Amino acid sequence: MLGKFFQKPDPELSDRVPPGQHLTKGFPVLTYGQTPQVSTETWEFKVWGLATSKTFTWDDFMAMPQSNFTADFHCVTTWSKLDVQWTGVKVTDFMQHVDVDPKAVHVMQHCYGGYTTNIAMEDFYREENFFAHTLFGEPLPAEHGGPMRLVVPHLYAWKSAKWINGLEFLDHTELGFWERNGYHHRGEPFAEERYSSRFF
Ligand SMILES: Nc1nc2c(c(=O)[nH]1)N[C@H]1C(S)=C(S)[C@@H](COP(=O)(O)O)O[C@H]1N2
Ligand SMILES: [Mo]
Repeated sequence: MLGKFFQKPDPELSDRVPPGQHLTKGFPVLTYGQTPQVSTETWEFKVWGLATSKTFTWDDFMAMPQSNFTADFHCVTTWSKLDVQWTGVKVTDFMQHVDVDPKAVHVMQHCYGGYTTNIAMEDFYREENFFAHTLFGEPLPAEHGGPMRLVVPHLYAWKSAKWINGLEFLDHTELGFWERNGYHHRGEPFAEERYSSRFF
C-alpha cells in the first residue's frame, strides 16, 4: 500500500520511528524554492546579534575538529530515514569560536537562498548537533544542502538548515520561514510537534 520506498518499521526499529512516520530507504530532497549553488571558495558563515559579529570561511571550518555522525532524519511530511552518515563539525566545537552574550536564548539559522528556521539555544547547543559537509563519505550534494548544512537530529528536519550561512543570536523567540507559515515553533518528532496550534 505504501509503495516500495515507504515501509512499515521493523519491530526492533519501531522505537526509533516517531508516530505518524514511515521509513524510506532513499533520501528524498525537500526544498522550498531553488537550490543555491555555492562554492567552498566563496562560502562564508556569519554570526551576529547577541554574539560578537564574526565571519568564518570554509578553511576556518576545516581547521576545526572533524567528527563522524550517524543520525536518524525525520521530515514532517512523514518520511524518516534511519542511520544517515555524515561528517562535519560539532556545534559545541564550533561554538568555542563564538563569543555569545549570556542573554542569548534563541537562534535564527540563515541560509543562502533566504530560508530561515528558528531554534531555542537549549535545542541548538547540544553534543549531537553538527554542521555537515559530507554525506555517506561524499561531499554533501547541493540538493541536500551542500556545501554545508546544519543537522539537528532530535527535531524535525525543517530545523536542519541547508546552505546555512549564518546564525543570529537573540534574547527572544523569532519565527523562521515554516514557523511563520504554521509549523510548530519547536518540532519534536516523538511529541508530533508538527503544526502550531495558533494556526490549526
Ligand atoms: N535552506 C533550506 N533548508 C532546508 C529546507 C529548505 O527548503 N531550505 N527544507 C527543510 C526541510 S522541510 C527538510 S525535510 C530538510 C530536507 O533535507 P533533504 O532535502 O536533504 O532531505 O531540509 C530542511 N532544510
Ligand atoms: Mo521537511
